[in-house]
Amino acid sequence: MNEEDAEEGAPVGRRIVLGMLGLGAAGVAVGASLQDRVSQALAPVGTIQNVLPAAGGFRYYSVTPSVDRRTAAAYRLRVGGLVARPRTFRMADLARLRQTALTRDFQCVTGWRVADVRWAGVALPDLLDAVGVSPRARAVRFTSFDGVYTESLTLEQARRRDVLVATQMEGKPVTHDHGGPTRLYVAPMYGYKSLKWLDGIELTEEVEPGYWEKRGYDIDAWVGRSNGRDDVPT
Ligand SMILES: Nc1nc2c(c(=O)[nH]1)N[C@H]1C(S)=C(S)[C@@H](COP(=O)(O)O)O[C@H]1N2
Ligand SMILES: [Mo]
Repeated sequence: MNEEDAEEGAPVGRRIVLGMLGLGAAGVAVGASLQDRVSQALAPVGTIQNVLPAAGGFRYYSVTPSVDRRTAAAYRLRVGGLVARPRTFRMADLARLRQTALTRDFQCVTGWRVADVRWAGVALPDLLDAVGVSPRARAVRFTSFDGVYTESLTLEQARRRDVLVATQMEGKPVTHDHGGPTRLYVAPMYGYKSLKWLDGIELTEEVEPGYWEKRGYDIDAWVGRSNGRDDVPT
């Protein structure tokens, strides 16, 4: 725990709070704690699985009841849309690109946080360079092979070196429960940006709200000053 952890205190960022308050019309109880309100707001709109509560601090989330496993050998990542060279990457192709490692906290808006998680994989800007981004592109959309979850970033956010197509977590391949063979890891933002079971990356003209963002979460998911935003790998 560092000083910033203590200082940050409230588990949910201010903008998220305001976003969640916007769900009042959906039947959020008055007077409940913020975390209760968040849980109540989420309960009707998705199945949140909590398979191994707080084991090692992580909770395992999926908005779908089950996701078919994909082996590393069968895995394909399609990158297309507004790019010069649309391409499908296998795990071996990803391994041949420059590898980036970083250690950061993982924080969900519902209040839990895991400190100092070691991630590694391909920094998104390196993957984007490999396909050549069209000058018309302004945003990046991510899809999951769970068939349901989506997320988006602006192109500027997607070019940060602390946004990874993560293939490793804590020194091992990303497990199925954590979204393997590859998941997105957006270090400076709340966990819901870090889409699991990544299988598609599409360059687009506009940001399209993701799964939770269509259900009330703020599209702007920055975790304040808490996650080393000025300490970006180069
Ligand atoms: N495909 C998919 N990705 C997802 C989610 C999900 O339900 N489905 N939940 C998000 C949320 S809200 C969080 S906090 C993290 C949780 O990651 P974990 O399950 O590895 O702990 O995944 C994010 N990515
Ligand atoms: Mo989350």
